[in-house]
Amino acid sequence: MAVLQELDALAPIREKVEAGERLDFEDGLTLMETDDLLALGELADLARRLRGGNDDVYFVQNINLYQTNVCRVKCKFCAFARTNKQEDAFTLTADEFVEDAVKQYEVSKFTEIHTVNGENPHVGLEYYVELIRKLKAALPDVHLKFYTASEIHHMSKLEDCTHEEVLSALKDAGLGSMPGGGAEIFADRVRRLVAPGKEPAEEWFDVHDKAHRLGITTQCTMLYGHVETYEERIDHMLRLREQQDKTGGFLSFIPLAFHPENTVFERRGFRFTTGADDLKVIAVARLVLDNIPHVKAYWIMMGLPMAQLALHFGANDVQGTVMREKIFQAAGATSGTEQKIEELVRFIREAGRTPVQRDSLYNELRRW
Ligand code: V47
Repeated sequence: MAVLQELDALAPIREKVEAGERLDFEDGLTLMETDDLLALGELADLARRLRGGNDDVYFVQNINLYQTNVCRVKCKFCAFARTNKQEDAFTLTADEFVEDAVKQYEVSKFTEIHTVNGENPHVGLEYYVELIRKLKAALPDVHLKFYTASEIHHMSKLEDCTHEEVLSALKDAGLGSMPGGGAEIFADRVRRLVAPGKEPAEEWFDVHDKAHRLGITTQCTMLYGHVETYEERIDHMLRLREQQDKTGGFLSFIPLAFHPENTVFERRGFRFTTGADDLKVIAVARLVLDNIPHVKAYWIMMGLPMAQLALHFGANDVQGTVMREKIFQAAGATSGTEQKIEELVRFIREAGRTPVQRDSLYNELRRW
């Protein structure tokens, strides 16, 4: 009986999906509230296929490198940030960073460097521009996916200039695209609780808006599994969808499951998210975000076996080989810091999908 009621609740949404109609806030909430996980997954997969998706599942050969973990913001969910005075604080010079990147490149020919940092109050825009310029000169074929909108906003505050000015300087130096972090949850109530020192949502959106208009594509994220409500999750997704309608520059959406270890929230008793919630967020994102082409099941965050299942819940990307991930490791991730290409291929194939190695802009490099 309960199942029949659930089927009824999803039936009008299925009709909308089949008719290619846009889902609204209430639909999103109904999806979040359902316990019929398998029906939800099936619906998300249907939506993905109806919107042109096929069996291809993407990954990139990439590496995560960090310039600095020094951060002025005290986000309660973060275990990565340090103050300058802490023993394990680091701020690499451009030459140190480039030397390390080149050494790593000789070992594994990654096509992308993914870099997210703390909001370091002790270095200015020129520090970042110099690094991008030197890195691009040393590794001209490697795509540089650098700096969250929060970092860009921080740089603009330090330099007293606009987001466009920061983005243009970085683009001229060799910036390729941007990661999606800093989004957290857009609702003011949540932002004040989890990241009181962070820029308001409007600034995050302005950075992405300006990036898209300058031809810089970006990703977007949602950090879930802490104090947010279902309503605030859907509100978050709808704000992203609205921005995408305007500028179309988001390549992918990545749900980030809150990892509590070594964070303020751990001391308050917060726990890791469950697999059911992880799959639900992937599926609802695919259904609601009808204009963002790719939904990533980031294996670092959810583990490769769960990421594999997520491919049947609307995801079509497992992110990449990653190598040297630090932010989630600091907060208790147990999934490791690197995957071999063969292992990603094996998991994608055993999910019944076709592994496709992509570049950072979703051009196909190789398929299995
Ligand atoms: O904004 C930090 C999240 C983001 C924790 O664009 C945490 O492909 C969970 O930008 N538990 C930064 N999440 C990382 C980021 C990112 C990550 C993966 C893929 C992409 C992409 C970008 O990481 C932060 C915050 O939302 N984060 N600490 C934590 N303890």
